[in-house]
Amino acid sequence: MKSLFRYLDSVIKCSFDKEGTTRYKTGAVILTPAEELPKDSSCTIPDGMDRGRSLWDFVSVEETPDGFEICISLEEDQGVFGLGQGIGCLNKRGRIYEMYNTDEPDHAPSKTKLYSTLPVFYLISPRGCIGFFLDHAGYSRFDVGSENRELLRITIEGPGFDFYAIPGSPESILKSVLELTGSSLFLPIWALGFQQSRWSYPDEKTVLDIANKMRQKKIPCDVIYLDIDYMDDYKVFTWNEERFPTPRTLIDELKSMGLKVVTIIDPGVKAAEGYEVFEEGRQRSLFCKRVNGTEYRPAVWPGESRLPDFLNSKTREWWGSKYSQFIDVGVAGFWNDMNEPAIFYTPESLSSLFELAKGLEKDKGIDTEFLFGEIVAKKRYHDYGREFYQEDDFGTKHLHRNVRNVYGFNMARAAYEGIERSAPERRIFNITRSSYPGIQRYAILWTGDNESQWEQLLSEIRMVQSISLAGISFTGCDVGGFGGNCTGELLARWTQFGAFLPFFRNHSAIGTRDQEPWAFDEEIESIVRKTIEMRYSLLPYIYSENWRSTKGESVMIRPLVLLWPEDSDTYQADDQYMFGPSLLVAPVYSPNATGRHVYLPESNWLDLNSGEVLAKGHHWAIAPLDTIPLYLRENSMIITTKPLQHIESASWNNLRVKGFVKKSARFDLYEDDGITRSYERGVFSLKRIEVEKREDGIFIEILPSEGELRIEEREIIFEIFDGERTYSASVKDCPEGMALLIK
Ligand code: MIG
Repeated sequence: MKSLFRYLDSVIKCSFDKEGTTRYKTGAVILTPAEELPKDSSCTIPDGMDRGRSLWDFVSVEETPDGFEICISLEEDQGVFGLGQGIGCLNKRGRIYEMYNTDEPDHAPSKTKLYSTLPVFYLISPRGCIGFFLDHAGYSRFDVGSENRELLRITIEGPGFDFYAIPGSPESILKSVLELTGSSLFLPIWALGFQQSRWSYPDEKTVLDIANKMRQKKIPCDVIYLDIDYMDDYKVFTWNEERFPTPRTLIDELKSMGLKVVTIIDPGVKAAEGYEVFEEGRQRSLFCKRVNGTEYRPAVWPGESRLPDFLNSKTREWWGSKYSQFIDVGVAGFWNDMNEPAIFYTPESLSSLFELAKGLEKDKGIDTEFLFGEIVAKKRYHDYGREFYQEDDFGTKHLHRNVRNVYGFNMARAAYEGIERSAPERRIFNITRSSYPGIQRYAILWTGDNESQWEQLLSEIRMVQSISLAGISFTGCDVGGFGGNCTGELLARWTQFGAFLPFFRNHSAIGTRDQEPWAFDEEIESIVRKTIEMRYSLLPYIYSENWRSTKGESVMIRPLVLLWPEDSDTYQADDQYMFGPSLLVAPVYSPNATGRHVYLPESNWLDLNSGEVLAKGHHWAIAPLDTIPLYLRENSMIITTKPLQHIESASWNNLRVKGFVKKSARFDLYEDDGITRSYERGVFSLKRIEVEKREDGIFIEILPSEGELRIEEREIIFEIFDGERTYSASVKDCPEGMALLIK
């Protein structure tokens, strides 16, 4: 085993490789640690709790026949947080997780793996913290104190891996992860609007009906989705001419109603003679192959298909250029699905199933019954990882299993880079289902096929937080649940949660009950409308925070444990989170509930529903169906506007600043045109708003704006509560700034 260690500020990078092997570098890390340490380095921790200690005092790495094993000893008071898209509590201690990207439509508690590999985890105790990132594109398994309570055992398959150890506070660990893997793409502002999807709105008329209904019913909405049925025979990059004969006209009409269209894109290319994408990919040898060089023939939606080999930059360039024809007809964004990649069956898997099926006999009773079960399970969980190879830019062939976890990452990257080439001045809206660290540079991550179940609503509240801990800020889930039939009550509660997610989209599966905001009854419709309006009113706050998340400092969804690691009560409080710096959100996730338990850390909070001030501690929040518990942190502010039916711009009128300020608070309000990249050339406005409690009143100052976007004089209403009374004033905000004392 060869090992190499490097320091990068406080990050220790450890590389391990088997002698004589070559492995694929994932492309997740963009920053190369410069200073090389001697081979026998003790890897002394430069910072934080374990300062001066060697990493090897509590971490060991050994070579095994299939790969490696890392053992990390856990201490009694440590929680293990993160590991990305997993099911279960935010504290992962006591469970097993696997990193092997999987199309898993059943997010049951027993499941150990889903669509993404995000192996970033934090050991947190009130004494201090250390974070880790395992950079490895192949299979790994994390036994987080399940077999042995005091041991985190990571089993790694493959020829080698990189491993980063990052001591520091959880917030500084997250910052280092963002430095290593890159900060978030800056999405167009409409990405923050409400979005409506369905598998599938089958034709142009249905799409227009949905759009008209949104407007008639005055439900704010910015995006409508076209799922797989817009395609001709599931052929990627085509339109079905019967059901979508005039996509450009459709898109123009929707545009005049303030709606954007996002289309799904699947990686499986139909193997059909004469179909351009197939012919080109084959001619240029861009599809995945078997070890003997023959074409790999998986079946997905279109039947027999080919999978582009995204490991290769030639394939990425070719694939990326395909998006331009959709951009040309006006498609505003792309939704890359099935990119684990999902495979329904292959000649190989079928023949092994047929082999098994030979044992089926009519009169064998229980044996036949078991065999049936086995065939079904084998069909679903067959591992395709050893059936084909991928070739990197250096001509090295990698067994798919060893590079699988970056397939989706590289598809999303191909899309991003292709869209950027064909529309360089516009901001990119790109979604992916499968991901790997660094994906935040290229795409939004949504959590895939959840179900309309209360348990899964809770599961998503936790999942988006562990995804955020991996440095992925722009995330969200299918609001209302994808599989199964939603109920009105569940939709109301899920929408309340969704309003505090960066990505806010209602989506549901084929064959399920309608799930649009009006699909239940009038009370539900009006709660959903009110909730979406609340989201739109918060856009000045959310957009500013989203902009900040692109600066590599933090993420929008912040678990309590990220901010208050010394307070071990936050370790369990994973059914609530901070949305940006000021708001604590505690969604209701139980049926028939009229309230829930909430933990408030740090100091005092203003209950935005009751107007009461609550002290640090455990509370019961009253929350009838139309209410989501929301708290404003002491010495912080939010900025709102009047909600519109769709987002028209990213600079605001009708601004209101609401603050809970006992000492002082500040907020940086960011504005720009919301869609282009002119902000990169300085065309934006950044205004610092400062509020200070003084003996004689509340002092407000708006500093002159940074950036070249000039926003003309406007009125901003301030409502500042100091714990005893509210100070209100309407102030004139002009480009040169202003100051005022409210008595
Ligand atoms: O095999 O395109 O997660 O959102 O509606 C299912 C149909 C394929 C899975 C996605 C889901 C989408 C569905 N897709």
